Amino acid sequence: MPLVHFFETSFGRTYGRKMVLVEAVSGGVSGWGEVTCGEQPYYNEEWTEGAWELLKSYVVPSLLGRTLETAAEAGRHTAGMKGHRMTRGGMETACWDLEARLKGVPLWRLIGGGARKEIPCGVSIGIQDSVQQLLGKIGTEVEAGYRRIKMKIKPGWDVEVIREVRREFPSIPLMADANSAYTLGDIERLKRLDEFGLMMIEQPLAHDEIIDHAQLQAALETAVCLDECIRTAHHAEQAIRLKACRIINIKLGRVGGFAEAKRVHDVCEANGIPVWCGGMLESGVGRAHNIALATLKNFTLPGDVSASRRYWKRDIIDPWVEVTKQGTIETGDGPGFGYDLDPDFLASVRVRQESFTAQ
Ligand code: OSB
Ligand code: MG
Repeated sequence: MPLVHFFETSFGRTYGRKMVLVEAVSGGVSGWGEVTCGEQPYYNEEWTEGAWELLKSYVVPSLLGRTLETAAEAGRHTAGMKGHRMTRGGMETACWDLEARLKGVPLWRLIGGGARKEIPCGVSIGIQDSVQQLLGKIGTEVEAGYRRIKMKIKPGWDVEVIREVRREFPSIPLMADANSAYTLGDIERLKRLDEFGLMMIEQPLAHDEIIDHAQLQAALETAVCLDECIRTAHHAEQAIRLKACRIINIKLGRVGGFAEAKRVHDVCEANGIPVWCGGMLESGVGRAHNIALATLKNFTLPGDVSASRRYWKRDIIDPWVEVTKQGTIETGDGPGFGYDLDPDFLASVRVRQESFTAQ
């Protein structure tokens, strides 16, 4: 699916997405999940083609034909596999949607959410070709009502660019995401960000470096938020114990699905660490799952879950995800994740399909 506008992070530029959807079927009812990895293994180790192979060879065979009492058990059957949580999560989240649809309840209720009827939304804005282009994009999103702006940064597109943004928008809730582009050698440069009153700086250091983040957080006034580093509730515990961050971004795929996302949420809540729901440029399927997740109590900060039309000319769900003028997404009472698939459009963008049936 081509993106409406390219998306650039410190690790590269994307013009379109190629994603794997998982349809889990039982008793004539379908549940849907999305593998949220990138096309290339640069955000983490996963990538679309790898996800396809892992699903076929390991994830599907480990669940096909099994009797599950609840979707909360699904993750156990793939727990022996190391890493690849986004791929395993594509299956796990499909099982949760399936259970919710079989029971006729909204997914947000099944996962124990529902703390809010409307979820607060922010946007993530990529690195642009010019500062002028960035300022224009920020203006559009602020005008649309989004409650916070996240801008991507990297060495060479950081202090001076944020200064320009702050000159134009002195008081908007603003944060920066570096996607692991810095090292502890950059500590003096990162300290210069303190003057801009950012809500947080997201994942400045390496994807697997909790200890370095603890050293950085001790040197900064700005809160550090961890994204890539947190793949399990245990990582969240370690990061909190080491004071490596003051905020955590929870991504459903990155942690392997709803069961682990809830555990990360609970650890953070018990320790007074607020969380927000991150995004991976998902189609409507992954977006709808994120909306359900963000109704859990401790998702108190605006996340990266925003309107379908910011990403796609046409989304694969019906209706599309819309954002109110107050910068919120309203949740409904429909079964499962609460949106229908658009089968005609889905068929028109599908490039590959394989089905597996239990004996
Ligand atoms: O780090 O949050 C990130 C997109 C792709 C990979 C990593 C990230 C992102 C985003 C976009 O920031 C969030 C979204 O709008 O879906
Ligand atoms: Mg991030």
